[in-house]
Amino acid sequence: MMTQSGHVPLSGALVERLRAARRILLLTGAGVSAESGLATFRGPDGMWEGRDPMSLATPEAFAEDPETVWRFYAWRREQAARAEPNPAHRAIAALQQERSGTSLVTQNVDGLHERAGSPETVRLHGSLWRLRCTGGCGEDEDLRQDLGTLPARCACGELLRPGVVWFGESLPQAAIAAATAAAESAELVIVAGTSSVVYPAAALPELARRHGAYVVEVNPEATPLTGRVDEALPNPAGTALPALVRAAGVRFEES
Ligand code: BV8
Ligand code: ZN
Repeated sequence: MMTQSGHVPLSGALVERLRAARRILLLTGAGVSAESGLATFRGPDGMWEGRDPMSLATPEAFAEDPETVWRFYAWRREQAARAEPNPAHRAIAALQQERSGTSLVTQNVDGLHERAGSPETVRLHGSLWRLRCTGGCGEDEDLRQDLGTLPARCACGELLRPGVVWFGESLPQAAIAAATAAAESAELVIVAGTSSVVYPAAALPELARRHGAYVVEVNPEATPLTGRVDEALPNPAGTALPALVRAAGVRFEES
């Protein structure tokens, strides 16, 4: 039996789980911020000055050309500062506020979940807004303002770096532990707006499924995960998340 929620048809099995699940895990990626106007990492608009972001988000790229890598991150900070959270971010925050067993794990570094009012966010890949000293003086701060001359420098004279996790770097231990625990205990997992190609984040839905979770994917495009979920919703996150949250019995106003 299908239930229609807005323009999103949801199966009876999914609606039942949305209503009954005490532990829900939301795993989000760049697609959740696409409707806020932010380019996804691998999308058609994902290029920056003709370069693939994959080639810039590495320690090697930073070591070789810190100014170019910093210009890429300064541009992304400007885009993110101008963007507003969309109905997907707000619906997730509403669900977290209403249902205490809900966890949010994100690969996004833009801070839009926090700005939408999400009470707790496990950030697997760090934050665009954090700056860390590469020189070992221990400086690690949250700085929103303009960075001035690039590459940004610490008061100690060494280079600052963006507080994100680059390819080949380890994820923050506490974030991995929290995400793993949430996946192992979730009854329902909603994976939204991710291409599911970056590990270890991409392994979380599989882990949850092995522990008995019902896994739903929200993505207009097929991904390597699509064939391995219980249900795939080919809708944009800004439409699907409000529908899912309402089907869970949470009141949610769009604006
Ligand atoms: C690590 C932060 C241990 C910085 C990012 C071979 C096999 C397996 C693994 C590996 C391998 N070789 C190397 C690895 C490891 C590597 C990896 O996974 N590589 C892959 C690509 C092969 N992983 C790592 O290196 C990780 N660390 O493993 O540590 C280790 C250490 C040393 C040596 C070995 C191991 C660290 C990875 C962290 C990379 N950091 N971001 C920054 O942002 O600048 S990466 C980047 O990818 C993004 O920023 C994001 O965080 C992440 C995932 O991207 P998505 O969010 O999924 O975005 P994407 O653009 O891809 O997709 C958007 C989706 O949205 C699309 O599907 C689209 O259809 C959809 N969409 C669009 N519009 C909408 C929508 N959906 C819904 N609604 C819409 N409106
Ligand atoms: Zn320093």
